[in-house]
Amino acid sequence: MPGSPREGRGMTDPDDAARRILRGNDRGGYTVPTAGLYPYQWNWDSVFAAMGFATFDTDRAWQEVETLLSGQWPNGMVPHILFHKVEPTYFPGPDVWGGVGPVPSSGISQPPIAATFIRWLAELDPAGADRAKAMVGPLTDWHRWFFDWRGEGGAICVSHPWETGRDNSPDWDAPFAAIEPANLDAYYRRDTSHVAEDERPRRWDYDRYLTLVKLGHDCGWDEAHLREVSPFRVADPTMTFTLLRANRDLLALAQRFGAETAEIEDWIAAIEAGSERLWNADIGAYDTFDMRAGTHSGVISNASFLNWYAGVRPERMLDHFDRIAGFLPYGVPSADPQQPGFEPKRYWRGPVWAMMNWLIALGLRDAGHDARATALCDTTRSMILAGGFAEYFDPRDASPAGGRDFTWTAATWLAWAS
Ligand code: 9YW
Repeated sequence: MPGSPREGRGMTDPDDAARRILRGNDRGGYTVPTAGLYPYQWNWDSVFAAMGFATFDTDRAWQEVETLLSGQWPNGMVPHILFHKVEPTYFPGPDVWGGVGPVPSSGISQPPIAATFIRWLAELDPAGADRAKAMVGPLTDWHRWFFDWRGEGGAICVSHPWETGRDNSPDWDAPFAAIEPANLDAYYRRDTSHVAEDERPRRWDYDRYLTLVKLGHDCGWDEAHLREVSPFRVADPTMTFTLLRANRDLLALAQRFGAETAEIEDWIAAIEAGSERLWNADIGAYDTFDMRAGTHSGVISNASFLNWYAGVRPERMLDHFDRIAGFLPYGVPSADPQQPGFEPKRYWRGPVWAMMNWLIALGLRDAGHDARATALCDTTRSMILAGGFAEYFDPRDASPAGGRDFTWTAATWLAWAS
């Protein structure tokens, strides 16, 4: 449960504390995001965990990603959660999801950052070349799954907000308002027994999350069917931009190891063009586009700033970045503080996520915006030193929120922010 608002202050050896968090969350071959609240293997969390491990144990880093890919479905999808062994502290568990892969799992994916960081790991650890080479095929199959089932003219859609990793962003308010929860069994949330209620999604959101899970479960996660019938199909900057970057890095891996490249080159060209569908000229920003309603959300989120990470349009989003940086001491907030819907403590409706800052800063650096990249790294460092290794932080004062001893915050510290 939440500690004092300044629980990070006074950490005598933050590097050692971060390593101890990774070791403590290691369940043998995979790492949980945090004990209790998230007791399973999450997809993009594991990739960040691997990068943290890479700073002191490269073998364990490779193993983390290998365990993640061991859950890949026959259709290529790599699930967002792998339920290696049942833990009663989390809901919804494997029975509710009914995933159809080799390991009990959820039925949706998560932002595909793996190829990007596997490339990085392969450069850091030349002895791991064979392990990287073995991942090129599975990664290609996973990226093809996105392209085949989630592509809409090169923009990449999600079938559930959980797939973006930005669960209760204001981006989903409008598409969720169009969903009437139906035939839901009574359920008991576990998250609010670990974390204060005002830092978590509302019941209104959970009713709709579970409606969509039930829909997928009831059709055996048949993507062709879901594409036709699901009320929720939203093109998303997290997915579109991370997949575009991931394809660039997969291409480099494929070239290095002599694998086929033509298909990957086609995906890159298609997604570069498709990312334009996320440009909302009315607000001069990237946002989500609801395929069912034919409307942009109008929400500026931290995912809106991943265009640099994807290598598209380096001149865009700078004004919004500077405006928000001038408004709040700690950025980048998960929702624009000058838009309605901003809630500085409620999860993806305002708080800052250190790992998102890392992705944004990587992009800023690649785009040549060095001063901003350095400034973002500096504020992330002071935020963690002030608040500890929390799941997320209040952008007004860096006070910690959500889960504690959090894997991806510790990993982000070790691999980037320290
Ligand atoms: C949930 C594990 C996951 C992250 C997501 C985050 C949250 C889980 O935790 O989702 O039950 O809502 O939103 O990005 O991968 O850290």
